[in-house]
Amino acid sequence: MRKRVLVFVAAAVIVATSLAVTLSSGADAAREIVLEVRGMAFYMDGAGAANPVVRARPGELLRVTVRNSDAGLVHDFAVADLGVVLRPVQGGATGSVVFRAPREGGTYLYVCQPHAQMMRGRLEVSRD
Ligand SMILES: [Cu+2]
Repeated sequence: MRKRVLVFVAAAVIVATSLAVTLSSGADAAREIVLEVRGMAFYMDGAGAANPVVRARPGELLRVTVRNSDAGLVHDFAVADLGVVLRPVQGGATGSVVFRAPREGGTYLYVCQPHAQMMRGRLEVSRD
């Protein structure tokens, strides 16, 4: 009898765990965009052009991760029009901010606030 109860409890734990995994990896999971900062500029996945255009779909949930490779310099990431601000990221550290792209398409300015004259690019929200 006791063995039967244990089997039931074990089965319930397995079902609950797989349900939690399913829910957390659902359709609303944020898409991660990694921006490496070096030499006072953003690089998508650490490569390509400086201060790249970041593209998103309307209403898309995004996680922007800033990897600061500038030793001794503090950088951040902000989109003023969307109220998006990442806390300052120390040299050698990484920080993330999660936000939802606006439902209307458009072009929004992103900057590193302390270095907004050099570190600035466009967030383009569109369906295509
Ligand atoms: Cu900066």
